[in-house]
Amino acid sequence: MSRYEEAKKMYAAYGIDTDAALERLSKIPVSVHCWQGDDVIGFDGSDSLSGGIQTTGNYPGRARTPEELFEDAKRAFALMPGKKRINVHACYALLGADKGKVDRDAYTYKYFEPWVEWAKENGLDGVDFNPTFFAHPKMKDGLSLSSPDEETRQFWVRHGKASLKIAAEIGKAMNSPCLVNIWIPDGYKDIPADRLSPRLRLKKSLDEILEDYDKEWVIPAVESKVFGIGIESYTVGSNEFYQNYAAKNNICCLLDTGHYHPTEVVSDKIPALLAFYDKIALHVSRPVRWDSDHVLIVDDELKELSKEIIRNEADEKVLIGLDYFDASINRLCAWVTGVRSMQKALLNAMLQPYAELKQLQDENNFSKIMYLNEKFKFMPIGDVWDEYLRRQGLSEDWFGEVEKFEKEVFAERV
Ligand code: RNT
Ligand code: ZN
Repeated sequence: MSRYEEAKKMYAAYGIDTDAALERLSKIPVSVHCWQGDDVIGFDGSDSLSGGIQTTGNYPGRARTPEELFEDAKRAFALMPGKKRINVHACYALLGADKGKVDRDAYTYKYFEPWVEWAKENGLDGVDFNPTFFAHPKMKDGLSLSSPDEETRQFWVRHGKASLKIAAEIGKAMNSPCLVNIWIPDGYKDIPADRLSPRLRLKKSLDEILEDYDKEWVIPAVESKVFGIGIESYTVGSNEFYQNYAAKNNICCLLDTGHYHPTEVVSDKIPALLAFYDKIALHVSRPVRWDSDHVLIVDDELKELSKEIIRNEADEKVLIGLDYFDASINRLCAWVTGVRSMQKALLNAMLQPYAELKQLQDENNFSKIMYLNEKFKFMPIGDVWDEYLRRQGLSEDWFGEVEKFEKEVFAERV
């Protein structure tokens, strides 16, 4: 009997169907961020990152051109199992001859068409989009949509509107609704003298941006944050602000796992929001002491977060996107490890005896819950994962590809 057959039997003894789990896992899309490949620099003119976020490290091989990023992403995606989408930021516009002539408030779909083509060529399930409200000269005093300078605020409102239009085209072209996530770095380093006015300005800007958009092909979301580097004292787009905005305006909340206090966990927020929202979006990241955006690994919180999606059957309600950027290791390795970790955690979540655990909770039998949870940690999930990869024509031995690519391609990029 194969290892998988043995494992299948062991799980079946608890009423868990591993074949059904593999089928279910292969259908959950993961939106993979394009920005791991080039340290969040983009193509539209910026040569450094700003806005309270930072990549650290200078491992060789950063993609410096669209061609390089497309090539790297292609190699990375080929090593990722399951259903994937690509998540693109507006700063990844392919401006061609218009570079330097057209600003972010005038971007149109044509600058992103190559991404759609790339997604189709690579068999992806969809493309998601983000307006880029950072790393740009029109950020005034670090502010965008909440700026007291009306010209600045309006520029960024126009960028938001342009992004929703682009997203509608992307959604249609991919025949899959496009998630448009709004994150702004706006905030203050030191204690503000007025906390309300910036939030009212942000509210007004969002109202203006969302005044009109394609409801069929666009899913707008707002992403909150607790603080950023150099923006330690006050963030305009805080959790309470956006959660209320989203609820009142019937749009989506996006929870980034790195955007809360270090002891606060997104796994617990998912069921809280599922009680009210039809859809929730995620930026799954690995915060190490702060919003450090480390590569996802299968840690306890990733497992808990995945359980909240799976045991609540929220596969279609929770839109999973990844958001991490590590410049200190091989970027291909970073991409592939993170995506695989997400899927491993989802698989782990599918291989738990929920019916029994739920009943035990209602009977207040936390002794047996502890016993079962600990037992299941050492069940042969690795054999089920290997079978998943086998069915997708992949394996766990993928690091050779990374080494090969590093030798052949990254080494040339000096
Ligand atoms: C920043 C946010 C935001 C960005 C990306 C690039 O703290 O997490 O989502 O990381 O949009
Ligand atoms: Zn994020």
